[in-house]
Amino acid sequence: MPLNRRGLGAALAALTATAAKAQTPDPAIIKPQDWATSLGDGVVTNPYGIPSKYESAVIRRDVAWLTAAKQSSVSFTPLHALEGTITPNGLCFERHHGGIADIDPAQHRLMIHGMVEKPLVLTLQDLKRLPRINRVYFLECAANSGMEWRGAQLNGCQYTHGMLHNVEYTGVKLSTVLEAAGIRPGAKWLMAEGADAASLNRSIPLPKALDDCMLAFAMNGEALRPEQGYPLRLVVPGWQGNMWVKWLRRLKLDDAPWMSREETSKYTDLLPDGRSRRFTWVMDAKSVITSPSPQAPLAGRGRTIISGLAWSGRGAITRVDISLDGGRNWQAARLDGTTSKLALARFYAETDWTGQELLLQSRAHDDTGYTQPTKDALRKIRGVNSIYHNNGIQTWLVRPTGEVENVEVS
Ligand SMILES: Nc1nc2c(c(=O)[nH]1)N[C@H]1C(S)=C(S)[C@@H](COP(=O)(O)O)O[C@H]1N2
Ligand SMILES: [Mo]
Repeated sequence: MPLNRRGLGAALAALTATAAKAQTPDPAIIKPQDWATSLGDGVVTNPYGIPSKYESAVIRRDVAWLTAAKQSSVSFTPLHALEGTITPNGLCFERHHGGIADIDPAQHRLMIHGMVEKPLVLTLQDLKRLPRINRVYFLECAANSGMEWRGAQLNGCQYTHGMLHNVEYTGVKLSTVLEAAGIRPGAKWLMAEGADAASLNRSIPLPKALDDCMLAFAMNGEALRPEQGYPLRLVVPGWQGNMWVKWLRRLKLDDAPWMSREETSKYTDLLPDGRSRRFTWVMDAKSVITSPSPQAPLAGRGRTIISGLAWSGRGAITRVDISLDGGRNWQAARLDGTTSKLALARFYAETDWTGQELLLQSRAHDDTGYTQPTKDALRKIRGVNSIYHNNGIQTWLVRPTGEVENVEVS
């Protein structure tokens, strides 16, 4: 079954054939509909707009057995139901260790201290007087796909890959603020701390902090959502989500890392020989087919759009391959638009599905020459005791009925 081989002409011919088959007049055309014969709701019916009621299934969801307490849990982005690359604000997955802090922006302060010439305490108004930038970046939790280390578990890309969002951030460069405070010679690390009940904190090497990190106060054009760290969050492009401190209140410079909970007992990767990898910051290249997928089965045979997302914490996506037979044969998918560094890329493959069983896979390549590995290749090196950094190739079994299941091939 070749991808992308038959052009638009064939697809349109198939559509015309379906239409011509209709014997009886279509009531959807000849019957006057309610929405066309009476006035609709007026403006400002919803002062803050919400999606159509027919889209009510497109929501963040959590997994009962992963949720001991809602305040220290995760909800997942419904990737299977989204188009394009930008995640709508209301659908961004959430990961909190101590619940959502409810912060009055007028009372919020950002303190910068430690190895600086001039310690600073900034209000949001102070930050908003500094030069601003807008950048689109993906954020992936290092634990995304973490439940799949020992085999296929969760039936849906919302659950296997949905600790992922891609947002346009507005804010100031972290370097602007650090340079204003004056970095003292010998300072090598930055500690970022949240104002939430978890006081979540992480150590970040200074070169990264000065390279592309941002202090963001807006996402997709509006103020950050409380769930995403209102009124201020750290943006650490390409690096694991845990470092993107939400409700950011403190930055401290020092000459050594802090070895906090989130970089010692958590967010380290246990290897087969009992040692642990630590400071595994970068998110390696990864991809997933979002449709078809378990929550987005195929409606029927014929023209079918296979679509998905690819990303890399090292740079830009350069190519995505698709396999229909569990990785034996690969064909290049069509990357849509120009792919930008450290942001999600959307890929497509148009094909004609004849109803045969498929083992669908996607494989991402980035501009450093890195290729997304198979899960078996990852396990060979990393063992099966890991939680974090599972960027292995995902397999979806498409049954002749169009239903889709999370499986593994070896
Ligand atoms: N202050 C604070 N920052 C935090 C967290 C937190 O619990 N508290 N969770 C971290 C984790 S583990 C992840 S994956 C991301 C999740 O960001 P999101 O909720 O916008 O998806 O935020 C990070 N920043
Ligand atoms: Mo995370």
